[in-house]
Amino acid sequence: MSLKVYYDLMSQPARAVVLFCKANKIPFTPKPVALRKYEHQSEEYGLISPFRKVPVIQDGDFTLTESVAILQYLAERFDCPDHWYPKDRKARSKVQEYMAWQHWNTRMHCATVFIQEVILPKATGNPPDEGKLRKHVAAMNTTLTNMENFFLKDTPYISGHQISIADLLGVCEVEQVVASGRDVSAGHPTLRTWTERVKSELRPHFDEVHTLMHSLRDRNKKH
Ligand SMILES: N[C@@H](CCC(=O)N[C@@H](CS)C(=O)NCC(=O)O)C(=O)O
Repeated sequence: MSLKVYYDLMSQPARAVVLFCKANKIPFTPKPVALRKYEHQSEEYGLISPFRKVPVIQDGDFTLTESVAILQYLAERFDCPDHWYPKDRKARSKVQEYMAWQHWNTRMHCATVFIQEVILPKATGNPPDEGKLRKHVAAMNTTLTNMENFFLKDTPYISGHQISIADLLGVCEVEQVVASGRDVSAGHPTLRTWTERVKSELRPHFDEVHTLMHSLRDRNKKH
């Protein structure tokens, strides 16, 4: 198979890429890279990913990093149904609008809460710093409210009336937070309805790529 996907299912953007391939029946050779074992720091992986991050794809002799660029490339390369990354200029721009926004909003704030609640306690053996956590949860909630009031205000999906690569990126970031057992959609009814809609559209693949996150969630359920 000419397409190779380098990923770790603990990684939100890597899950979005794997999910996209599965949802679109794009054949690929899976190349798992275990971040917890520092496999991304190996000499060999450095030749594939100069920034030593996942996801990365290789399509023949073409290598591409960055989930947003990868999703855009795959949608066109495999001629996927138009709704994923529409050709219409305005519809495409709405997808791009969210993808530009998410780095410093959904991604940053959801990932920070995950790090505070899951990664740091595991690394240090200490419980989360409650003061810091409160601050980060408040910032995440502001972002989630902004998603509801802007991107999801008038449409069932982030960028319109059908699912797109923006929804994949968004839902994988939001789902990261559940690993601590936290109900991330609490107080966000529009977000809850959207996540359920996107998940049910992506089943069974959504659950397959989130098996690890969901086993952490079940172990940590406490809130
Ligand atoms: N902007 C990149 C972010 C990739 C990224 O941050 N990947 C993380 C996992 S979520 C990673 O590989 N981290 C390893 C490290 O930084 O050492 C994308 O969207 O693909």
